Amino acid sequence: MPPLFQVRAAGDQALLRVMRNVAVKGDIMITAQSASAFIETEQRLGAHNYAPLDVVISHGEGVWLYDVEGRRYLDCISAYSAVNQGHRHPRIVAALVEQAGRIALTSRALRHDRFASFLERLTAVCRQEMALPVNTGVEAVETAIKLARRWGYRVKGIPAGQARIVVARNNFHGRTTTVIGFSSEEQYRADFGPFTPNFDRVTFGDIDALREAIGPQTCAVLLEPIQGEGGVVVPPEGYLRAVRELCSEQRVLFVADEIQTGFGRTGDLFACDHEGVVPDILIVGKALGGGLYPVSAALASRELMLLFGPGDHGSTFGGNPLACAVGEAALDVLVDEHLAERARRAGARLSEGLRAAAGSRAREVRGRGLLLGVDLYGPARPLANALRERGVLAKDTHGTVLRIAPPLVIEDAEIDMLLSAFAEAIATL
Ligand code: IF1
Repeated sequence: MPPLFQVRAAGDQALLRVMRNVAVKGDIMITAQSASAFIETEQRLGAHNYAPLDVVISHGEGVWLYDVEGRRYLDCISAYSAVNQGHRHPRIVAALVEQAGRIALTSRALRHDRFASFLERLTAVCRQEMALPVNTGVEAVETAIKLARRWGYRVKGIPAGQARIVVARNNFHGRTTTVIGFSSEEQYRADFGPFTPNFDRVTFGDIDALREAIGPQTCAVLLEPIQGEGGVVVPPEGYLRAVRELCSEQRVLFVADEIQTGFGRTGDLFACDHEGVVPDILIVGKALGGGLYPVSAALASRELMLLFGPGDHGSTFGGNPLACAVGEAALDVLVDEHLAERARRAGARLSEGLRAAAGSRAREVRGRGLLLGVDLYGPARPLANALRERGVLAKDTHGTVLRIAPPLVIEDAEIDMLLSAFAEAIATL
């Protein structure tokens, strides 16, 4: 493919130094390939398991992303809430680089000198006694499912092989065959069966339905405190507290998947904090990796976690030195920069502005903190495209919902820019 040359006025010299695919001749920036050249190769050689926006990113910093043709975008996707601290946070990059210069991977066959401090930081921030670190979110979900079932058999006394777990319709907990087996989204399940049995689905937010679904073989209830992919669905006030009380009453574990809602995203440290609820098993991921590296974990009490003995569960990369260094720095930034409080304040300002700009064009603007969804009367993809043309990247979900979730470090001036682009874009619908 001959290089397609595009000539653009040279922007910030510092930016050019870190952007690949560009050369500067005098005061012009030449991009070696246009976005279409990248997209053509990606389509030809990469599996078509996504339909991404046609933007080819080359560089990011804070809330900003830059594409290969030098355009700048305000990131309202945040890699699905994995970039709460902003792109390339200097403190987290420094931790990664420093650790990579020492040792990155030992496997858990050995011990290493970053594990203890990471566990101390993680258990303290999550207010849980013990943690089992893995890598992706769904691995942490699978870890929680195994732990809950083992508790069901060895502590609650559920007959072998009969443990059941209640989940919510419209859930999203990841893409393994067990986890999509209890998804209610046909596309995630089609032609991937057979699935793992003994998952019962109830309507999210309906405590009576949950009470009805819990039986003697139920070992756990697994919920997102706010459903992300399900369209940013916030449960009725008091629902999480009622779930907590019901699980305690019925001797069932409450398992909270805070992979997307955790670490400040919803304006509290965790979404469960909004109702003062502590789950028996807490699942975290995404922003624990500081926007740089996959880090996830399941956390629980000592009594529960010690049900895993040596060799019962594990993964090649889980708890590796690089993950620990990055995870610890990601947590330090979260706490030291008060990102939950910032998300609460910024989210209030942003949601108010979105409601004012959307007016009657949106059914609802909902969410908490900086996990917001604009629910339209029609498909949300055209609005996502109109925003992209105005320098804002946001993703549609569940057909009619535009999810807006910028990094938690967003400043007021950037919110104002976002709101003016949104007002212009929604007026084109
Ligand atoms: C995709 C969105 C989807 C999650 C919750 C577990 C996982 C996720 C609450 C699994 C992952 C990602 C996966 C990605 C798109 C994105 C997503 F809601 F965040 F937008 F799909 F629902 N629990 N969410 O949100 O974590 O194994 O991916 O690290 O699969 O398309 P993972």
